[in-house]
Amino acid sequence: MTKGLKLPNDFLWGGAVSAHQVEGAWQEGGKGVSIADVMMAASRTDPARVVTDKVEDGKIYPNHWGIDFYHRYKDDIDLFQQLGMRAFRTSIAWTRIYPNGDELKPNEEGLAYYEDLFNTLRSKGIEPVVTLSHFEMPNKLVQEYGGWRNRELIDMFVRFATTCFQRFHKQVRFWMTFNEIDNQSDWRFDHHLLQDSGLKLKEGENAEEAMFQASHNELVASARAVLAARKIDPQLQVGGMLAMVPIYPLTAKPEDQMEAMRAMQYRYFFGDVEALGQYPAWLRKYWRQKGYNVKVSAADADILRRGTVDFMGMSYYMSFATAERDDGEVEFDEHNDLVGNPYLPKSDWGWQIDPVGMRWILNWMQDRWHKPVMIVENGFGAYDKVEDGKIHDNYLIDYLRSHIAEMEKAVVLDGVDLIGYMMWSPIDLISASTGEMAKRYGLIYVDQDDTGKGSKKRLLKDSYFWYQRLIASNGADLQ
Ligand code: P53
Repeated sequence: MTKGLKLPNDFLWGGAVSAHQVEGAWQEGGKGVSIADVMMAASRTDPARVVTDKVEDGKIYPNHWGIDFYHRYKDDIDLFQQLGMRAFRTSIAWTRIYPNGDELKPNEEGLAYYEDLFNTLRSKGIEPVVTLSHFEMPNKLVQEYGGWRNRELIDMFVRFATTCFQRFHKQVRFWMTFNEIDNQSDWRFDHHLLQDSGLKLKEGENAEEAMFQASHNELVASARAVLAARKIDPQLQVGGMLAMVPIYPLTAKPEDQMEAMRAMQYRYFFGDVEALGQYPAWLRKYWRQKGYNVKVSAADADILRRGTVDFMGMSYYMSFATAERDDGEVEFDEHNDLVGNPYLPKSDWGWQIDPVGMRWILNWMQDRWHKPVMIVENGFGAYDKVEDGKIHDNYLIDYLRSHIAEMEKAVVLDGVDLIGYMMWSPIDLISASTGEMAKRYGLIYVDQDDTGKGSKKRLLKDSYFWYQRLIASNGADLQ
């Protein structure tokens, strides 16, 4: 790092997971069935996860076992502490607190579980950072209420959020409302609509219009949660959370520039609303052009204006590129909107690796939203090989090192106001997109296969010791 320019001493170095990808114990502690509990396993070569209406016998639902964090969290947190982690991000499973979503009284067993989890973290000097809905909602709200296209969910979510703020405001200062709320802008993928908004399309329904209405209802719920938190404890910091994927123009052709700008506007209007408190002009016009009737009341607009977030949480894994459509020269993906970037390598799962994009997007966020930023996910899914109880995962070290180096430039050279960096994930877990265990992100290896078999024993990978040294040097020792 450039001499004399350093990260702040209280920088939150850490790691992140989500409840349904690690906890397992899907039927313990009074928990209800969530949308994650009805998603079957898929694979790298056949990546679409089949979603059933209810849990069916004989099918493989990897989130039912996770990595058994529900029972092993004390031991796992010991490993996080020895690693030197200063922050740990997880989520609260909505279904542990309100099993079906529409109850009026919370489930005490669920609250007690998270209370002990957060106390355990605090006692080890680790700051909990908590997402309320991480790709997860009670399945009843999907099946019987129609997911987030139904406004009744707003009150239910605010009740859930308020219960959590009231119970945990002494242990948890940093909160986020919805994980990667912007993924549903890619509404052509059914599972994005389901994970983000619990939307199962109806016969003849316009997916894009349904996505906009569901998103609006979530954005109102998010803003109301921000306002509720402020009332309960003004010390609380409530953020949005977006998957930040720069979408570059393929060339300097003005038409490609225009296409890329619109793609960025389209994906990030969620952040405009959460950070700036209103919908951008282009989107209001777009709804009118398309004849969409997105119901935004005057009262909603007022809530959005007042309930802006305190910070922006973000994940960063990769970048995309796009070009003018139908010019006949470039090859688009199956949705006819993205093109490959000839300058970037890809992971085994086809995710383009772009460290500079990390610095690029941090600058973009700061310039556009004027909020402190927290990196709450950044990582690399790969196949691991265990040799004599060791895992030499240099590919993960290379990925983290190059991305952290660019992050540090964004802070020390560009002045981005960054609260912390939580890599995804300190420990192997169930992949969100494919449900695989084989797509390993961890610094800590978990002995378990895609079908849930294995000892579940934890092993420390080379990357664990690398990250330990990095944190101890507050980001200076990138070797
Ligand atoms: P998996 C798409 C694009 C960027 C991030 O992803 C994404 C997704 C959805 O899969 O998800 C985030 O496990 C998400 C985590 C997830 C992680 O990235 O599909 O917030 O829950 O595990 C990595 O490889």
